Amino acid sequence: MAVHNAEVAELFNRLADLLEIEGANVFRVRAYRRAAQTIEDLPVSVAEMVEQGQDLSKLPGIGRDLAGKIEEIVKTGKFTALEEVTARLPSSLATLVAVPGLGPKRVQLIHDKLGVRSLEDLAAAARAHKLRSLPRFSPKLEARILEELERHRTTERRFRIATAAEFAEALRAHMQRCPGVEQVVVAGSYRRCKETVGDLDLLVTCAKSKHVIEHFVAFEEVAEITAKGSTRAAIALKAGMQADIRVVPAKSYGAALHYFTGSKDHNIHIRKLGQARGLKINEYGIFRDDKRIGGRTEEEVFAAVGLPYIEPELREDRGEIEAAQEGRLPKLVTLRDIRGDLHCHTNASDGKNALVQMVEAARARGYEYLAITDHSKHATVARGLDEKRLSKQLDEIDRLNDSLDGFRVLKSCEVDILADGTLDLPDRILKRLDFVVCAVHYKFDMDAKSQTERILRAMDNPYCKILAHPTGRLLLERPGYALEIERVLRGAKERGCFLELNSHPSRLDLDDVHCKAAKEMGILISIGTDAHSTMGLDAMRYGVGQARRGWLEPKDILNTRPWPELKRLLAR
Ligand code: DGT
Ligand code: CA
Ligand code: CA
Repeated sequence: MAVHNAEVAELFNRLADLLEIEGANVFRVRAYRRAAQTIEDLPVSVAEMVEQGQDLSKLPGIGRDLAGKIEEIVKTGKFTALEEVTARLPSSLATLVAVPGLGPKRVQLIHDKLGVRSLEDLAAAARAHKLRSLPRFSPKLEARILEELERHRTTERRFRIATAAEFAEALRAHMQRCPGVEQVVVAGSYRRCKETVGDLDLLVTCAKSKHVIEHFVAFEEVAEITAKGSTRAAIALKAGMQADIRVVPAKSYGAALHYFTGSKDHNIHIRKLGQARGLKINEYGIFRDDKRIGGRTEEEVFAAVGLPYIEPELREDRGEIEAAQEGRLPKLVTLRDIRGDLHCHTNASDGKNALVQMVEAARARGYEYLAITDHSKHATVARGLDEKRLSKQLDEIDRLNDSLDGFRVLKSCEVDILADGTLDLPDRILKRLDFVVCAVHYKFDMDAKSQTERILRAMDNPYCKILAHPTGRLLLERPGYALEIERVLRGAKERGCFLELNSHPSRLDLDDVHCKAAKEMGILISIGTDAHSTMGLDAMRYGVGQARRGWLEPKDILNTRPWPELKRLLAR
């Protein structure tokens, strides 16, 4: 895809903004701004000029250095200079510059004078009226910034599912303590187990709604009550997350639950099916000629349009309604189907707990096995194991296994895939492992083709059985590295390699869509938590949630199998 002039200009402007915060030479900053202007005004595409080998340095205000930078952006999609400044500055300063009304000079000022480093700091400073008296600021601008922050919070901010879970569960418990309340469900994207959640949508059944609303807004974490009526309310929590509540009578519960679980696209599709049958389906119930014919349960909603129950995780209008019509809905995996965890760390590398503690924790969770996958030596910050230390750990596991009954510790290692696609440890030690997990942990900046080939090369090694967190993304932090994911899937299939669904709430990698694609190609998925502590093992629920969104059944997953069967699958 060709890069548009506007995009190049935007990158140059961003660079100028960040350099300005850093206090860079004003002429340099100005040169980037001028170049951005030139590019934006240009009647021809710089991408095309580069492609045709034209000399960009002939353009006004664009010297050799800038021409080189434009070429880099056009050819690689990267902008090293910008990445470098971004890496030098506290990441939130870059976010601050983007707040309308602020800009680099003001960000620099509030950073230096008030120590503001994040959006939270900014909101606090604005609320305390500390901005208005600074040069370049005014009470009016201060108010505008607060407004912008509010808008930002309500429209854009998302939370990882694990963060959402903390508040969802606390709110659910809070509402359950309210007298007279019957059902309490957190619906919306949270119920669909989406990897990130925008806001929480609570649904409560109760005959008397007024005191339920009062109870809701009295939740101790409330920062602000943004709406309050007799059967609904909305609050903003101190942590920035928003929550809505609706109180409905029992006769509407199923219809309301279906409606507020969404997704919107799924709802619209179901409503259309209803219309075709002369039914009106909304959050209050199912109606024919304004006469209520159902709505007490979700099953009634589906049955009204001739469908069996569809699990919330599938409700994205990605074919689940057609599958339901044709009787081929998947029988989704549940947490109970999981027999062990295939990815965790101990304090031998960067984990917090010792081997025996991890094993005890896994047994306490009802597992039959746990694979220990500490880092290999290239991951120096994670104190990765070299051959000697790994060998010592393997001896320790052998001894531990001798003493364990009805549980097996699997010998593994999360081996770094080196830049050239070779593995970080030699085969002579890998062959002692039950299986090897491989992962990319550095050099994320390769182009898609090289990164793909690097990974395929790693999978050529017959010891490489599972590719961990295949895309390397960190949710709400950084996208995955450039990758030809379809080629990786095909490559894994051809080589008999499996892919991981990393359950860590900041990863959830593979995503739902690629889990489904893998399933359709017959590639088995390993759900691993990447736990770095005993508590980390509990992230399995998020992995399972994501697997369900990816239509996975127990048979599509490696660690739903008892050890003897798993052992056969992992055999080279
Ligand atoms: P989120 O909060 O951004 O993670 O995503 P959701 O899915 O929780 O969306 P939200 O909170 O805006 O609304 C909750 C549910 O309410 C949504 O999943 C479906 C339903 N809903 C919201 N707006 C509409 C709409 O315009 N039409 C229909 N049919 N349903 C809607
Ligand atoms: Ca929501
Ligand atoms: Ca909502």
